[in-house]
Order: sequence, then C-alpha cells, then structure tokens
Amino acid sequence: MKEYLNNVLELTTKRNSTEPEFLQAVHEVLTTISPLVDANEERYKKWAVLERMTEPERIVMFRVPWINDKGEVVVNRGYRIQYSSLIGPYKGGLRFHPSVNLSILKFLAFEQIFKNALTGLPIGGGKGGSDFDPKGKSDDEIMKFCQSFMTELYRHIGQDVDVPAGDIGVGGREIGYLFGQYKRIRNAYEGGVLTGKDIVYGGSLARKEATGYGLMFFMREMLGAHNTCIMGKTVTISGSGNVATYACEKAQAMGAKVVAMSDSNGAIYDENGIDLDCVKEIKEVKRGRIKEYLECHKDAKYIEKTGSENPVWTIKTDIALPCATQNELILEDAQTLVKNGVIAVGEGANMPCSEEATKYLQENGVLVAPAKAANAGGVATSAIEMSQNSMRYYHTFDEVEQKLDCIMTNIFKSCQEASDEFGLKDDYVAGANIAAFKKLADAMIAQGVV
Ligand code: NDP
Ligand code: 2IT
Repeated sequence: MKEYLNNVLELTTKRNSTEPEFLQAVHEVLTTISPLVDANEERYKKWAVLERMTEPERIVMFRVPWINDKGEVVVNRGYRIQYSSLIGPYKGGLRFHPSVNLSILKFLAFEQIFKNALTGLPIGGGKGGSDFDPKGKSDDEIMKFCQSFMTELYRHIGQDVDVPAGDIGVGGREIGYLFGQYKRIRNAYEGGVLTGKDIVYGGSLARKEATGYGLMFFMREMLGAHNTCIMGKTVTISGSGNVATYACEKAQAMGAKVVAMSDSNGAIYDENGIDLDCVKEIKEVKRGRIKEYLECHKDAKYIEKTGSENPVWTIKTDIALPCATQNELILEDAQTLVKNGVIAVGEGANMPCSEEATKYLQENGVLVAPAKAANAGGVATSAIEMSQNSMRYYHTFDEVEQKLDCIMTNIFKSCQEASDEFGLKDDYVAGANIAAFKKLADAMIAQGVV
C-alpha cells in the first residue's frame, strides 16, 4: 500500500480513536481500494479525496426528552450524520437501539455513501437514530418519542436536503409517527421527506420487501456467475426483522429451504423449513420473541444465545445470510461455517462480518456478497419511493420489483467488472468498494474543494 493511503489511515485512526466501528469500516474500504488509489494517486492526493471521504460533511446531535407511561421524563440522545451530498440529498435510515452511539452511526453513514453510489440513483449518504430502546414500549411511548425526536430533526431534513428512512427498531409504525409530526410542524405535505411510509399516505409498494428481496436477487446473480443457483440450497438467516423476513420469503420463492432464523435471544432451527407466516405473526403482529415459534412447531428446536457467539452459525448450511447487525459473524463463526461446507455468505445487515471473518471466508473459497452491494435494494427502493412522491404517482408492486431486480443485477455487474479490472477475481467486497469509490471520487473532484 502506498504512502498516501497509509497516511490517511493513520490520520483517521488518530482523529477517531474512540470509534472502533467507524475505523473498522474505513479500514476495510481503504485497504481494498488500494489498487484504485495506486492508479490515481496524484489526482486523489491533489484533491484530498481520501481525507474528505473519511470526514462527514456534518453531524447533528441533540437531546430527545419525552414522557413515559408512568409520567416520568426520559432523556435520550438523537443523532443525524449528514455524511455526503455528492450525488444527491443525504439519504439513509434511522436506528433506534440502546447500543446506538456516534461510532456506530458514523460507520453506517460511511457505508451508506458507497451503497447509495452503487445503486446508480441520485442519493447522497447519511444515517441517524437514537439510543432509545423500543423493546417493551407501548405504542403511546413510541409515538411520544418519535414526536420529540422529529421536533428537533425536522429543521435538518427535507425532501431535497436529507431523507431518513427505517433501520433497526424503525419500521412502518415509527415512520408514520415521524412523518405526522414533520407534516404538522412544516404545515406542508412533503411526501419525499421520509421513505418507508405506509402505502396509504405515499409509501411505495415493495419498499418493505425490498432489502430482503434485493439481497436474494444479488445472491442469484453471484451464484449464477459461478454456475450454480439458489434452488435446492439450504439457507440459514440471522435476525427475524424486516431484512431477514423478506430475504426468507424470496429465498423460499426461489426454491431454497430456509432452516433457521434468530433474534437477539436465540435461534430457531426447523429442519422441515421455516414457516414464515408463523414468524411474521410473531414479529410483525405480536412483536414477540422468536422462541414463540415452538408454540406452533413443536418439532423445531430453539437454541438460546449464551455469551457472544451466535447459535445460528453453528447450523449446517449452503448459504448463510447475516441479516441482524454489525459484527454478528466473527472469525470463529466463519470457521464453523466453512467446516460445515458453506458456499456463499450474503450480507443483508450492514457490516455483519468482521474483517477477519470475511478474509477467512474468501480464502476458503466462499463467495461473499458484501453489504454495500447486497443490501442496497432497500435504499434503492427508497429512491424509487422518492421519485413516485415527486411525480405524485404510484407504481404497481410488479413494476417496483422489476426495477429493483434490474438495479441489483446492475450492482452485481459493477462489482464484478471492478474486481475483474484490477485482477481481484471473485472479490466482490473489493469490487463494490472500488466501483463506488471511483464514482464518488470523480464527483468530488468535479465539484471542487467543498
Ligand atoms: P429490524 O429491527 O427489523 O430487525 C433487526 C433484527 O436483528 C431483529 O431480529 C433483532 O432481534 C436482531 N438484532 C438487532 N440487533 C441485534 C443485536 N445486537 N444482536 C442480535 N440480534 C440483533 O431491523 P432491520 O431488519 O431493518 O435491519 C437489520 C440489519 O439490516 C441492520 O444491520 C440494518 O442496518 C440492515 N439494513 C436494513 C435495511 C432496511 O431497509 N431496513 C436496508 C439495508 C440494511 P431483537 O428483536 O431481539 O433485537
Ligand atoms: O442501511 C440501509 O440502507 C437502510 N437502512 C435503508 C436506508 C433507506 O434510506 O432506505
């Protein structure tokens, strides 16, 4: 690796020494794009491309006070990282989870700028959220929190400025409460200010399904390039939220047998194939725990999570789909998966594999579909939602799904072409990073020093 790259890595590490997830994300990108940087070193250095790409344009942090059902005042912290507006308004989800902090949101926002560039659509990158824990909260509490959160956030967003959406802990219900409050404050119906809206007030058909479906379209392309397919394969999925559920749905529709899913308490294993209607009832309707699956499927097994290891990766599978959270698949999990004969890993979550795990999988011939590319279907469909809002028009489910399929197929092609160009055969992690970085760097240089 050349001096320029090393210097920027060193500077970033020094500047952000208390932010391990952000540094992990930056390290992965900078080390894998080194062939591109080598080929453009003078130009990138002259325009401080790496220095600017590793520093967000703006970070907003704010207090979120609200009153719980017991009448107590609770204070959470809210954030919005407006990372890059190079190719469009800041765009990216909101995460509500007690683990949320600056490091996690900066890594997510950083990833988002590359992911959004890969979609080919005009969207910049951002991420936000709060350390608010939605688990166990009443609907009333969720609404009050969302209203307070938006009472500050509204001044920083807008349909041409910054467009938030969902992520962990933020789904259709939360987007509804956030949108209602935004509209009330602004006294204007600006449909495109948030995506992931319900269909009845400006949402897009197929947005809910898009991340999981898109992941399977990417997997289909990746496996197809290696003369194999999803049909007949065994699949394990971590998580049982939005991404996991719709990855499962599409995997089943493509003829795979999904045998495991999980939540933060443990995993279910059903050798007959997961009954997704049952999972949806537990998660989307009752907001319950995955363990409750055993109430309808007595033959299924539940493996409680003890310690830090994720029981879902101990189950033998052809395809593993981490769809829960960052660093949920570490080196030891990768070793177990390889021992059990896994052929492909598709990252539905953001940065679910640690760098060591990814390296081990690739070195052992496992195909890795990187998050920035493989889970880009969600944000791509958000951009399609924005375009429908601008047109004041609706596409049918099939129209949106077809566009999504086309976008995912093109993203796979970009990853493949970029990895081929630099002789990095089948390294789609590097391919995704190079293809996205090149586009952003060109946009940055074209727009001057801003
Ligand atoms: P949801 O909140 O719908 O679901 C999250 C799932 O992951 C739940 O099953 C949850 O279990 C589990 N989970 C969350 N945190 C942890 C943790 N720390 N340890 C173990 N399990 C955990 O979120 P999404 O499905 O929307 O998001 C999942 C991942 O996909 C995230 O990484 C997100 O950034 C990424 N993503 C989401 C997109 C979207 O459109 N929603 C788009 C692209 C990526 P429990 O309920 O027990 O907490
Ligand atoms: O990580 C992601 O891409 C998302 N959470 C979706 C973002 C969006 O704006 O739809």
